[in-house]
Amino acid sequence: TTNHLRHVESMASLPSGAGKISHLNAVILGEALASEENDFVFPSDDFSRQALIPSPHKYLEMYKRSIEDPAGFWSGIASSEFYWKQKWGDQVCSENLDVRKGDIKIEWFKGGITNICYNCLDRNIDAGLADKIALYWESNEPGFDAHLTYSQLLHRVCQLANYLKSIGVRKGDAVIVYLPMLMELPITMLACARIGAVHSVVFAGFSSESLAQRIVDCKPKVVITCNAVKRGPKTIHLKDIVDAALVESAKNGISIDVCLTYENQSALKKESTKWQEGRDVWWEDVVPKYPTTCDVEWVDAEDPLFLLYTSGSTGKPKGVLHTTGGYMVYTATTFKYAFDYKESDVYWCTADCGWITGHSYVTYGPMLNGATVVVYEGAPNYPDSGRCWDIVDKYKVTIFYTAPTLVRSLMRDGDEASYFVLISRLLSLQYVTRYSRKSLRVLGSVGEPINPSAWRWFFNVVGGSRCPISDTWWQTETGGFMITPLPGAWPQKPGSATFPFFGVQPVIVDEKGTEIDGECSGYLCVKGSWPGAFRTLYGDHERYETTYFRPFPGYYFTGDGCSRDKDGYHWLTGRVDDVINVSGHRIGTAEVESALVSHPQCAEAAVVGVEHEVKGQGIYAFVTLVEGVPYSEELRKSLILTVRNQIGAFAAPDKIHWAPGLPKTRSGKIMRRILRKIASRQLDELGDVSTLAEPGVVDQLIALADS
Ligand code: 6R9
Repeated sequence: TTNHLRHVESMASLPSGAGKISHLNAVILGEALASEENDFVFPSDDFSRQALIPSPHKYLEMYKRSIEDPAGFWSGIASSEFYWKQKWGDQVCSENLDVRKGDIKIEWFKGGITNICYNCLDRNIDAGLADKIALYWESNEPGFDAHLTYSQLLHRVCQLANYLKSIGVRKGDAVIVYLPMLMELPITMLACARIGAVHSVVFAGFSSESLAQRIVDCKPKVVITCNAVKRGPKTIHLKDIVDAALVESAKNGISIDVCLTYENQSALKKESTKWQEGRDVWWEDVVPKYPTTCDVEWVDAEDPLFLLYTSGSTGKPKGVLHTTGGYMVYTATTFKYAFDYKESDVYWCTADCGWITGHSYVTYGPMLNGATVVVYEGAPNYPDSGRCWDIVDKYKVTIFYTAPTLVRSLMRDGDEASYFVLISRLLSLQYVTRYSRKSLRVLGSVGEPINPSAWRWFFNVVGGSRCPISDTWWQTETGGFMITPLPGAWPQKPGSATFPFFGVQPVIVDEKGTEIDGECSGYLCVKGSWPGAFRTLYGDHERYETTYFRPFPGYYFTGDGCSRDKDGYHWLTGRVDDVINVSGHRIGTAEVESALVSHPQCAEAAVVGVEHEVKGQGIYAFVTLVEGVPYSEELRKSLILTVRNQIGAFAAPDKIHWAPGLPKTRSGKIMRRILRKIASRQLDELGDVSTLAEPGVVDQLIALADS
């Protein structure tokens, strides 16, 4: 058995539901409550009694089975809960995860024939959910909304699928989707899946250049977008961004014949939308004309489902490729257990479908379970900070899944004197307590570590001390939850993602790649495969192996640091590579650097992450200018604008630090360790600077720090 199993075995002897949390006003400061024993927060007896996994014993029993017999465990779920046109071959899973033994390969349910759209819609409709609400859509503007039942959703999906077929989209073709959170976004994903096309959703906050880069990489048959979207009071002209991207990709030899554009009437009228005759097509003009039924394209479990680009430690985004069968089984099962899903739940995940969370836990995981899903178009603090709880009350949301950055912005965290913190927290509290929130049952967190004080505020204030928090650790690459609480199963510790999901074997290794046991911290790796794992990086299997499987041979390397405490709980400590996590969005330092140096007056740039009150991490950029160019406020603004234009507004540096020189080793390597210390003003911790080619640059940088 694994180390982890031993930890969990000792966990099983812990009491469950042994303590109750009383509601104290002091909780608004996010401090530990007197009733928390050794930092444990216990689920209530009532919650545990009704939970799918009601105790550590039950978890342990299932976890053990999943590790000792993964093929039996997963094939049992796959065959009893999904529709397969044809069952998989003899092997449930075939894999090589060791670079020393040849090419990395992961296959689950190979030979099995299925369709994930069929499993989301037709299968649930056949099981009696035809008239159940599938999607509630809430517009940016309060008062505007819409909804679709499962059968209405199927009709819309089929119409689009038929249209896509009519313009020649076939199994295996890529489709680029650049849409905000309209119902048309999950509709598009499902329509692609229905006909075996491979969707690649690009977050609608990316710039035209980033979009063009992705178009050039995956060469789609069609681009699907809308004319504009409103976020808070701002109107964003998405179609203009697409137009610019298509000009750019044409320069790189990729021209797109069809740009299907949805008219998002609440944001912009048709008449005001720029149009290219022959290429651009209004969704509303064509899609509704197609039949509301569409035959399913049956695909192999290992046929690609989607590509999603994510940031890595070099400049070029990586096309993470997920396939059909394993991803389907994994997202559905993780959704069900980590949120203790019941048929009567109303589920709202605030993530955008442009990120993996929106793929696995807005669209596929919930829909595979036949859940009712809330999709919200706008900004969480518009028209005010109470909007989220307004939506929770309006739709009687029972499961609310969000990111720590949102929790922190709503609790108005601050590092001022505690008196002011208290006052501002009291003010922000009103935005929460104005609403009932009594429908809430389970809360969830994702994207970055949640600090214990934000955890407690979320738990005590938002959830009224009733709702367990599933702090789900996972990645674009993993497809679904990897380390996550199962609500009701065991006591939680604020800030810990707790234990691995079924079938997942996390290991913590030291620099040499040796597994370390017991209380420890190190690099987080995973042993063995799980059905939701990504299969390759699109067009670059070599990079897949180098990035993820070569650093610690025999394991999948996550890029995260992690520690395990004496009770076996896991604590994620953040990225250990050159990736920064800003408001839960992954950004490669190299991407920001290459955007900065594309500015004609910037000679060199070095970007590091710094702690940020609300965003978790902020972007701090050191820039060296071209010889003779003076640094000015105007130049600072134009550097930031360059990053906004090249990547997107969310990647704009929080701070530009003018650096006449950068600290480099004699071999010319930038010493980021030193830059990180300067950025966070930990000037007494600079460490050894004697190996620098020019040690003087450090003092120079410090002198310029706040200029
Ligand atoms: C799902 C998602 C992945 C990176 C990951 C880690 C961080 C995500 C976390 C968390 C601590 C959690 N991360 N969830 N860190 N606790 N619950 O966010 O995917 O965009 O690929 O980011 O996010 O650093 O490596 P992705």
